Amino acid sequence: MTPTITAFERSPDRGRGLARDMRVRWALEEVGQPYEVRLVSFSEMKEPAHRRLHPFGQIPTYEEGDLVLFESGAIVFHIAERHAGLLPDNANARARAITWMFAALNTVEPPIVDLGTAALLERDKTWYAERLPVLQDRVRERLDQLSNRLGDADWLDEAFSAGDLLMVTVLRRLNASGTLEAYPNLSAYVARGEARPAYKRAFDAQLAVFTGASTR
Ligand code: GTB
Repeated sequence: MTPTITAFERSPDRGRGLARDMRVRWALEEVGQPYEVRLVSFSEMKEPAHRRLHPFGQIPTYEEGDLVLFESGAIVFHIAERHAGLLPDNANARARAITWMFAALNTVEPPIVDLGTAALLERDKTWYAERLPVLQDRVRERLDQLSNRLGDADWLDEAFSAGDLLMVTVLRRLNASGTLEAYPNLSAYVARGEARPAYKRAFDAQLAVFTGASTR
C-alpha cells in the first residue's frame, strides 16, 4: 500500500529542505518505497480533519491503510523497521542506531531549534542580546561533543543508518548560520548525507513543490 505523507503547501524555507517532511521523504527514498504527498496550508493544518491525523496540527503525517502516524522520528522509525536499509540486522548495532535517532531528536535538535526560534521570533525582545550567546554556546557544546565522537568516521556507527539520516537533517538547520564551518568533520558528514542519491531525490521532490516543477 502506498503511504501518503503531508507537507507544507508553501514551506517558509522556500524549498531548502528544512521542514520535517524532508526526513520522511528521504527515509522513503532510501528504502525505495513510493509515496504520495498531500500538501496542506497553514489554516488546513489547524482544521479538525488534519488534527484527527496530527493532534498538534502540524506536518508531517503518515497514512498507510488504517495506520496514521505523526512525529517525524516515529515515522522514520516505522519506515526503518518495515524495510531493509536504514537499520542494521545485528541486534546491538540496531539498538545503537536507534540510540542515535533519539540523540539526534532529543539531545542535538532542541538547542538548535531554540537558537533558530530565538533568531526568528525574539529579535525584538529586550533580553535577546543577552540570551543569544547562551543559546549559541549550548549549540556549540553539542557540536563539540558530536564532532569529537564522529572523529574521521563517515557515519556515527559504521554503516549509514536512520540515526545518520535524522542527525544530518538536524545539523542542516545550521547551514544558513555558518555555525558548522567551525566543524570540518560535521560539515563533511552533512555533505556526505546530502550526496546520497536518495537524499537528492527527496530534496528535489520537496523543492518542486515550491518551484512548481515536475519530478516524475
Ligand atoms: N516534533 C514534530 C516532528 O518531528 O514531526 C515537530 C513537527 C513540526 O515542527 N512541524 C512544523 C509545523 O507543522 C513543520 S517542520 N509547523 C506549523 C505549526 O506548528 O503550525 C518545522 C520547520 C518549519 C519551517 C522551517 N523552515 O522554513 O526553515 C523549518 C522547520
